[in-house]
Amino acid sequence: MESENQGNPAAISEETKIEASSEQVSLNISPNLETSLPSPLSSEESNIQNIEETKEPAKKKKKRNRKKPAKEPSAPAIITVNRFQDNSHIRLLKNWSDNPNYLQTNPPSIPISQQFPNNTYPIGEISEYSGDNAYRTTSEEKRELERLHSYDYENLRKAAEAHRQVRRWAQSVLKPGIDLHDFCEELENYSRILLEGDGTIAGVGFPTGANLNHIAAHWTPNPGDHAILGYDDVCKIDIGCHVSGRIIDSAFTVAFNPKFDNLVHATQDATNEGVKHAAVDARFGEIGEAIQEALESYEIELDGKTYPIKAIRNLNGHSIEPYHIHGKKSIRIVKSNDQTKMEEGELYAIETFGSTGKGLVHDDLENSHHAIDFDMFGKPVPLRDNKARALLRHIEKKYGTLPWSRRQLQRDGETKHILPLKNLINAGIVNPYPPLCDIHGSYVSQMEHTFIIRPTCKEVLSRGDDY
Ligand SMILES: [Co+2]
Repeated sequence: MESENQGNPAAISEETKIEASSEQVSLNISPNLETSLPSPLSSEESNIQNIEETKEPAKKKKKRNRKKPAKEPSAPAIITVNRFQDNSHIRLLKNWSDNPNYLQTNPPSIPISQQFPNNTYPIGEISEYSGDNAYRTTSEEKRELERLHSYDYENLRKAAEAHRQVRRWAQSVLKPGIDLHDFCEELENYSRILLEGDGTIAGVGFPTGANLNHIAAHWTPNPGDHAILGYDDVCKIDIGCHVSGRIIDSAFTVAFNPKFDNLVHATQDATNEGVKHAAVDARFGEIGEAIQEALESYEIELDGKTYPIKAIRNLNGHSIEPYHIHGKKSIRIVKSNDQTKMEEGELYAIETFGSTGKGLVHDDLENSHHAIDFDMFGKPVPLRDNKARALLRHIEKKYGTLPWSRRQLQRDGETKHILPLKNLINAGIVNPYPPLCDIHGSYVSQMEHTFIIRPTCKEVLSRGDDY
């Protein structure tokens, strides 16, 4: 593990700083957390219950001049901060509600595992199945099935809690004038700190999307590209967090100018509509139809001209498999005859895109996102170039089949990667995922949530107070 994965005490502001050794916070998490939690997650109880503060007898003050660090047990500095956050500068993003038991600092420094020491993480938003699936809610057989999968569920919930805490920070700094390169670097560091890992272990699930205006997806600043977020931009922040390859994929739109409200609203509505229709045996074609109908019921006036908001017809939601962000199944966001059904146990990201342009994206701009081809991973590839071989070894070891960006290679010390990377792409072992853009001058919004089709219910893992 790298040094920056340790909590950064310097990040703790003066007013919240406490002596780690003088106060200890113990957590009693109800063993039956799942059944005791109401949904949706926005309730205060959805975090931690029953926090007791036990004061230890006062200890002698630390001597300032001793040379060796203290041998006494260094209890983690757990600092309770108010979770309330005013998000009103970002249009249509809701505020984070107060939660007296919230144990994170701002900026984030406390790993999720220290906030939830029993390996039991907050449950997402639960909705029960209805109709032919109503029996599932109480089925003993289906419950037993879930017990078998609880390891995966907890990994996903842990990644989802990191996602919420990291994006809460993100929303506090996303203001006109910020440097998107430095923002993405900082955000990805917090994912690593909160999930105590890097690469395939845990942390960053895929490069942080910071897709501006007509760019719908797959753009993150490359090394040296210090693009600045402006007041009149529409920026889609797409964040991936993972624990042992179980990935949470969730995105929101940042707009400061109220003239974009309808565009943002359209995809918020459409994604919620899509998530609502998701269930065991739900057909993709019908989910797409519901999404399109919600999304295209909006229009927007920009500088005196009215534009219909179009669903981008060649972008899709997708299933998520371990270490495989775009799994085998794709869900269109427009009406189709696709009879594919959602199945018990599957993990999905529903993401909807609304555009003032053509409603169609094409590859454009410089590549930032890449991944090893899922089916080629670990297979021998004839490579004549030594540097390409060395780069491939690094990528295989560090990222496996998770996506990564050129910025991440730079951070890894792979500063001369451009030509070797080209060779890996030409050899077919690495796939580039070019930025996906609508026409110049258009604006695109996005919202995305990750949910699991559990045997007894649907759980929207990435739901937060904000969206
Ligand atoms: Co996605």
